[in-house]
Amino acid sequence: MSQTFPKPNLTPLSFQRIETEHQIRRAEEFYNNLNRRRTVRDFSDEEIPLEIIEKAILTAGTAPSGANMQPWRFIVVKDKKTKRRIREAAEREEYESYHGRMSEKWLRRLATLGTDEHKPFLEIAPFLIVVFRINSITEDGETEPTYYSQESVGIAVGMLLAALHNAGLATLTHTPSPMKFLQEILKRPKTEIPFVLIPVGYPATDAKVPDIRRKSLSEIMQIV
Ligand code: IYR
Repeated sequence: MSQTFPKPNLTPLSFQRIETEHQIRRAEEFYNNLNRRRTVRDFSDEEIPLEIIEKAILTAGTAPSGANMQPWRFIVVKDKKTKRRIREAAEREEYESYHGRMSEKWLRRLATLGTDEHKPFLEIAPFLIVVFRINSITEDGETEPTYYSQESVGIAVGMLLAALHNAGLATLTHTPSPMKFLQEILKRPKTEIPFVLIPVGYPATDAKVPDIRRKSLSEIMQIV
C-alpha cells in the first residue's frame, strides 16, 4: 500500500538580527534577571492581574514541541473552593510521601530546604497554574500518541517560569505525588496527565528561601 503524505508547508522565517554588542548586553541582562528568580513557598494573598498570567501562558505556548503537537494544557485555578480541595488532596498525598514513601536519602536532601507536608500556599497564592501533558490525541476516530511530550512540556514550563519571573511574580514548581487527584478535581480527560502545579503571586513580605548556591559555569559547561 503506498502512502501519501502532505507536502511541507513552509513560509519565510522572520528573524531579528541583533548587533553583536547589543547581543552580549542582552544575554548578560537576561542572565542577571533570571538569576534573581527563586522558588518561593511563602506567598501573599495579594491579587495579581490575570492579564500577566495570560501573557505568560501565551509565552509558554511558543515553546517548541515534538511534531508541533503542542501537548500542553494550562488550567488556571482562581476559585477559592477549588484551591482548598487541591490543598487538602495534595496534603493527604504529601503526608504519605513524607511519612514512608520517600527514601531517607531523599528526605535528607529536602531537610535543608525546609519542605514538609503542609502546603498552605495552595490556598494563599492568588492563582495556581496546573500544567497537564497531553499524551495522546484522537482525530477522526484514530488515536495517536504525542511525541516527546515530556520534553516539550518541560521546555514550555521553563519558559512559563521565566515569563512570570520577568513580569515580577513569584512561582513555585510543586509536584505533589501522585498527582492524579488534579485530573479528578479539574475534570480533565485521561489523556491529560498532570505535569506540575505552579502557585503564582507575590511573595509574603517576610518570605524566606533556602540559602543555596548555583553551580559555576565550569561545573555545568564544557567546551570540547
Ligand atoms: N513533592 C514534595 C517533596 C519535594 C520533592 C522535591 I525532588 C523537591 O525539590 C521539593 C519537595 C513537596 O512538594 O514537598
